[in-house]
Amino acid sequence: MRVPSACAVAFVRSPHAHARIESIDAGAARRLPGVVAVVTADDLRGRVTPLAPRLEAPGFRPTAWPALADGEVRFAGQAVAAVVAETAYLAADAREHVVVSYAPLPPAPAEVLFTHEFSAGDVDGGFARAAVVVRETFRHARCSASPLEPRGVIARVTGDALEVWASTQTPHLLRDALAAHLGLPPARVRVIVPDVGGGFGQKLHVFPEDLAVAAVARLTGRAVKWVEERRENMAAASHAREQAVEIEAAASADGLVLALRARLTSDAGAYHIHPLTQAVEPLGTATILPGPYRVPAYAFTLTAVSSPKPPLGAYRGVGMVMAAFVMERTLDLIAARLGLDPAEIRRHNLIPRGAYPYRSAAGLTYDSGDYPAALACALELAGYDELRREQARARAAGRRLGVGLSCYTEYTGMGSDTYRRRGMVEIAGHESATLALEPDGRIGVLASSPSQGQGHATALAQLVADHLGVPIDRVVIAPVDTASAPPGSGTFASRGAVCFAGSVPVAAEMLRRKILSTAAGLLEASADDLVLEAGMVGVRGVPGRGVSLAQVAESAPGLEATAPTDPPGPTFSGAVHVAVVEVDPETGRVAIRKYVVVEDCGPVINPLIVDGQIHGAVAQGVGEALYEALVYDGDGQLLTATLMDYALPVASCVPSFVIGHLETPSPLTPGGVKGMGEGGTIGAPAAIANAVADAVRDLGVTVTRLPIRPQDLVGR
Ligand code: MCN
Ligand code: SMO
Repeated sequence: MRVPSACAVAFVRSPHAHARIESIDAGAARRLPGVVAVVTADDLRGRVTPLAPRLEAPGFRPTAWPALADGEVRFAGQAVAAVVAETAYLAADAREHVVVSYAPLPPAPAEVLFTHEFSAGDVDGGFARAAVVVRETFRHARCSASPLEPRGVIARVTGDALEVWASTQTPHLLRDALAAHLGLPPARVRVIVPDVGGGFGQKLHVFPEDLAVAAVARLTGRAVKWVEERRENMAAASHAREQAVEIEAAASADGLVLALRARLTSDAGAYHIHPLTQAVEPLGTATILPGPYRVPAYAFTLTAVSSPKPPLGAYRGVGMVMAAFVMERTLDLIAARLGLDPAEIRRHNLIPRGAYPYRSAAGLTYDSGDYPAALACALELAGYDELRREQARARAAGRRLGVGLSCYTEYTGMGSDTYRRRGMVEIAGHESATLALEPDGRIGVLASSPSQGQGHATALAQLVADHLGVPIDRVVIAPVDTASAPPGSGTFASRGAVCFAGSVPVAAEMLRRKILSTAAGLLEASADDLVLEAGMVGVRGVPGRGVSLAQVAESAPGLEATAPTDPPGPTFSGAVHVAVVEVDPETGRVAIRKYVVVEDCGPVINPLIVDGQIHGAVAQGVGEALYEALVYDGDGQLLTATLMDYALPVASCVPSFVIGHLETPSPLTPGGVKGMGEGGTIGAPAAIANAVADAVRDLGVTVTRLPIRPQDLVGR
């Protein structure tokens, strides 16, 4: 995006994981040609308040993350000063001339940022009755969401309004945060979201850089632009996942799970993340850990512990990826102890279709699902029995072939009720859509939540076209602009489809009535006799008599309708994944030979999009399973700060897919639609881990960590 006479912002970032800032000498940088300003915490004092998201729940200890580090840095990469210059190159060069004097400090003592305990059912009794008890500790490395397009913000002051273009998933939330932290009324802040090149959860957060860029625009009076560098994205944007889960599972002799105990510890980073807080990862994991299984008793304790690293935040499948990994590995460990086939133990424990709505051991109400059918379908598509025979032949020939299953359920389409219950007060939880009859007869759509690649323009247009009776190419989706779009929370937690399904039919019906009532005047007919079809209003039973939508718009300009929606969910989607892998006996390299997904998100709005979402999400899951880890040394230095060191999956790592669909409608949502955008990432690491464990089981290796490292998979 180009904004006339915009300057560029570059951030000076801390090289230390923990240090006191003794002084900042920006004199030399300020004197360089083309440098407009160097802004530090001193310049922002009284103008910007730190990000301090709240969680209304016991066990929560707040933090304050300043726009620019104020006196102290708490992770390497934290923004310390903002250099403003005429071009991005000048800003980057001038950044080297800002002299920050740090007094390095020993690592800050770890603090508990959030802790929570839960118990339901007779857990001790379950363990007392158990024929087998499995105990294991599972770990997931730190990961990065790694959107192709890094973060980016442009800000300028126009009159008394602050205008911000941002690569964000949450325009209204960002607007409200900017207003609150800069001390402006929300009506004087406008956030516009152009096309977004991927977000994957990272861009649902509000970051200190967002506040800093906006504050710099107000301080300098100039339009300013910051486009994050890849290294900043790796080192200073939110991270994801890092968590350890100690699990104990009690099972009967025939493999029925009787009780679970879990102790979860997340490595939370230095601050709470806005708006989700550090509850997001461990609470997400803990509450969905029992998965689509009948687990009668469950107890957990969770702790989010601070560390000198960037905060953990959302990343596709947040919390749920770890839950599926832990539960699915645990089931395989129980199966191995009892000599059961992995498919058999799952069949045994899955919630039967007739038991929905089902109250899970963690207290969630699963609205719908048919996992026995999904499992049967996945095994069929994979040719499971033949795979097992092939595996036996391969083993006999010295090849390490493994087959892994995972079944998971995921909460999607959540509204205000869920966020209130979790105490996540920074998230409202509702969305809305406005449909407007344009002067040329097209239908303009203003949705409250943007698309960062999920294909909303297509899916939304499809829904509008179907519900209103206009051709799809007569529907125009506008980018989200808080000045015109109706309010909402944003695109995350796989709630887009459920929200559109809630708002579009209602808004379409309201707009249709307005259109028909105007057309009734033009056609001198009763509105009850009129139909809107193929973009024309006609008189029922009188072919040839009608008016176009452009004529309606000319006669009554500005017809529009807005429908808010607050999803009643969560609504639970899920899938069964089957991964077939081969592990190279010499190198430990894992190759994925076959990949099957049977997905159930209720009625599918757009099959091509849904399959594409599965492909992309599984690709990210492959990365988590086999390659991706942000590694820090003992001094808090990030050792994997480039894409040469942080290994994202590339095309050759990603399998081709066999995808099946099951449509078990939700009783809660209009049309029965459920979300699915994160699912593939949840199921893949679990299935791949089980497949790898299966492939190397004769080596006595248990797979307990993600990513799985080749060096752990070769015999010693
Ligand atoms: N869909 C459908 N039928 C259904 C359910 C969904 O056709 N029954 C379609 C929807 O219309 C939408 C897509 O599938 O186009 C995903 O819908 P949904 O599951 O509702 O998820 P959201 O629209 O809320 O998208 C958010 C979700 C999340 S939380 C992350 S993280 C993620 C993801 O989507 N980030 C993505 N997919 C992504 N895809 C891309 N390309 N880029 C990202 O940043
Ligand atoms: S991690 Mo997705 O934006 O909820």
